[in-house]
Amino acid sequence: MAAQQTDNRIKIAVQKSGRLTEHSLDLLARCGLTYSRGRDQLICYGENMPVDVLLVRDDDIPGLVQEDICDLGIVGGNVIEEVRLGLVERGETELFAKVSTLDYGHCRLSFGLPDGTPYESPRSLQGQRIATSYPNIVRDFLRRSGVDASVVEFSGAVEIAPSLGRADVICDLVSSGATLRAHHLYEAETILESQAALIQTPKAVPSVKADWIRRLLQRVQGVIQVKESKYIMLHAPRSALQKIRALLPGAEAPTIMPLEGRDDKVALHAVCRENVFWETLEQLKEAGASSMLVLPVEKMLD
Ligand code: PRT
Ligand code: ZN
Repeated sequence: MAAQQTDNRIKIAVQKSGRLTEHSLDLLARCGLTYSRGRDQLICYGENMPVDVLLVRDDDIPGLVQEDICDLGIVGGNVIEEVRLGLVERGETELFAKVSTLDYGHCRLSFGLPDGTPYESPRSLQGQRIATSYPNIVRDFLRRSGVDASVVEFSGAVEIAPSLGRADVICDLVSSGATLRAHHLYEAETILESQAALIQTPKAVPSVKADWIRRLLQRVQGVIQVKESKYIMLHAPRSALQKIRALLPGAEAPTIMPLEGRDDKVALHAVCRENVFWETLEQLKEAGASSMLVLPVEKMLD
């Protein structure tokens, strides 16, 4: 009985400590999950849903889903691609599918060259030594570009490789570019754009579990939509309704209500699927809208 109960619990792998941790735990909390941390700090046991969170190194997450130890995982697209290419090289198929991209962990994998070193195209890398923590992605890029260069694997601090004389070029993750600049390197070419993503095992799971996975994924979609969404209320002259509706960003059919004692004006309520900026409000005002209110959306379920 106990084993069956464990089997029916969803396991989701999340980075233990790093750039994705806080965002990922926050996402699960917004999906309504409350949990208590195990004594070893490696598992968070869901209290109100049959969902447990395994806290692991990000590099291990695709493998845990691949081996069916976890049903879901949250990890950077860069790690997913690196692991996927490693499997392909070994003649194996990946058993994890990206089910949703998440709006955090944005970065790019780029070649960094010492300042003053020319770069015109991937051909400029011919015969160079490239230091990276992403050997599979880099080798794949070089192969596709028809370039012969050697890849030197580094597990961290890739940016110091050129000054140590261990490599001529690096290929590493960049977000602000400050690390490259601090090491007198410049960003020559991006080979992968990345952001956090949710992966899932395509293997069949018991129906109770499948139902909870479906609910969880639906809530994740709701959380993503809600972040950008706004509820807008305004008064509009009937004559300007068409123009005003066209100005509302990402709004579906709005609700239009009469205003007591005013035949010329109506109240309009709409959910905008994109953020509503001051510029839009100014344009709406110019088109004749008044009494505008923009409210955040707390939860959404389509
Ligand atoms: O311990 P564990 O293995 O779990 O963690 P980790 O050290 O491998 O990963 P971590 O926490 O550094 O990053 C986790 C994920 O965050 C990555 O796999 C990416 O998907 C994403 N991410 C987003 C980044 C960055 N931005 C980022 N800037 N990961 C790393 N960096 C590093 C980069 O390697 C370089 O050292 O930040 C530096 C560059 O940043 P800028 O802002 O100076 O350009
Ligand atoms: Zn890692």
